[in-house]
Amino acid sequence: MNRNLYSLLSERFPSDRSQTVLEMPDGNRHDYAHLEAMAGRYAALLRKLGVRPGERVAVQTEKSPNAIYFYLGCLQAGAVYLPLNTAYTKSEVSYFLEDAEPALLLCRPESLAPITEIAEAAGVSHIHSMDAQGNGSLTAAALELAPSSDIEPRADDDLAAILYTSGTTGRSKGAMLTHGNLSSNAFTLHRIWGFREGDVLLHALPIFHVHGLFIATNTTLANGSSMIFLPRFDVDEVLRLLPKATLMMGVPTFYVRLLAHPEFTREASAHMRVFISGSAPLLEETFYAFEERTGQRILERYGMTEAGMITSNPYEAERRAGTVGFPLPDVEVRVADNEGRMLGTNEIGVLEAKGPNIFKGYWRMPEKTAEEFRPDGFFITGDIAKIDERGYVHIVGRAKDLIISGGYNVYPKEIELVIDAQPGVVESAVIGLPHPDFGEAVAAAVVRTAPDATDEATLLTGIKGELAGFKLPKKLFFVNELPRNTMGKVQKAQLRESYKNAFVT
Ligand code: MCA
Ligand code: AMP
Repeated sequence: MNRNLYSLLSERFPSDRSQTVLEMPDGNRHDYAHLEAMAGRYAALLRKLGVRPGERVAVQTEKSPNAIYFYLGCLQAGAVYLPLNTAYTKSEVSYFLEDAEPALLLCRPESLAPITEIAEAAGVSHIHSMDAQGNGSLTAAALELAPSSDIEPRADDDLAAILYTSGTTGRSKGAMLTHGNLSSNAFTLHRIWGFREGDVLLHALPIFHVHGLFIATNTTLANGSSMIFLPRFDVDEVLRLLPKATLMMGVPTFYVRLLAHPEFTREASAHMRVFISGSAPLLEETFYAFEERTGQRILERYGMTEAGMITSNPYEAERRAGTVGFPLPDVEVRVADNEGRMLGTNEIGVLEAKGPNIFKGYWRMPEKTAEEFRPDGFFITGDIAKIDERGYVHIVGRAKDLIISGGYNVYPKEIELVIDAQPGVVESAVIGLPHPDFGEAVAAAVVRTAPDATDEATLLTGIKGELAGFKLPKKLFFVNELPRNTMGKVQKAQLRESYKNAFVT
């Protein structure tokens, strides 16, 4: 049997292919027949260009229906899809291209000139563009071809995608996700979240991360139903379109912004089947404020790029604030100490997980991969957790030095390396501080060579070209020295305590 994710999803498409798959904010609809034809054309084009199964296809484009169809076309042709955040700068993209060596790069028309140079240097054979409407050289070439209906035979273990996640060393790692990883998550979540005929998912997430690309999109396709497809999260647009939806997935910032809007009422949300949250901790106060306003409990789940979804609060039974629920039915989790010894109920340690959702390893980093797995196959998530007497998992912190801002991960080391390289800087420490909208915001404590060596504006200008906007510190604190312990290690907890009220009152 062909285990290609696209083959498994297409078996679930409605037999009447004239049913809607995407509804645009202006009411324009695309049906499943169109999806299949476009995916088939993109697959035919990849084959015609000589992109072989297993070769990487890197994509940095705006969100559009054609971007989704191209993702499906890559699956269909057996290519390995490599999505990149649209906020990444040229220097960030350059690293991914050199590391992943894609056969094809799809970028925005405005990036074509600057990126062609680095793509050619990285040996990329085919460079195409796609604009925010999904048009450009790639679509034009695909439209000249007849749709292919051949779906490349793939096994569960074959790669479907590579998603880069930054590392504690500052160097990004490509998490290799297989067809089996993605399909296990898609079908399990489809089942446990009670997907049904007539569901309409309100999609306002970006499509370059697991959440918006795999969790929201694949579950919808596995259901053969439709999504309202917003280019980005805009609270007024979400409220305007909410009456047409039955479920929504978002990061906590989405729910914080909805609650801040007076038109988000019990009546406005009464028809909704479920609101799902993840990618960052949902504050208990948000959970309770949401329940008070709407009478509904947000369903919080937990996952990561390397694992897709790991745990979820139940759809039918009690959803508990401050918890991420139970392991998915086909996933095992445990809490262990640093040596890998199992801990008991309510004991705090590092969460480990094993199951068909866990990635195959980091692209061309076997040593790094080996470090993150126990000998019995459990993946060490780096999240600090406990499991209570009822089996609910609580994420209580992170062992990894990671900031999550509005659902985007920021690794301090990467920012520190860029700040430290600026003129007039001795060293820096990057921390996450509580922020009312983003949950956490990036801030940096900086030691200068002399008080007049540099200032905030100069420093920010210097680092802007190298780092995506969401990674830039929202505040800089100039200090005479960084607090260190007797071992010389920077005391980030002390810095976080000193500046904890910088964004909140
Ligand atoms: C944008 N900016 C941000 C963020 N987003 N700064 C900090 N944190 C952010 N998340 C900055 C921009 O650089 C810009 O700065 C300014 O804010 C306005 O940009 P804009 O795009 O207008 O912002 P926004 O539309 O308000 O975006 C906020 C957002 C968005 C809606 C929360 O960040 C978002 O959609 N986040 C979702 C991320 C996500 O999908 N995560 C899933 C990955 P300036 O004005 O200075 O230029 S995690 C995952 O997949 C795992 C597996 C999981 O568990 O789900
Ligand atoms: P990413 O690498 O972008 O996939 O981010 C994964 C990380 O996001 C996890 O390791 C957690 O630290 C965090 N995360 C995701 N969902 C939740 C959640 N519901 N609660 C707390 N942290 C979460």
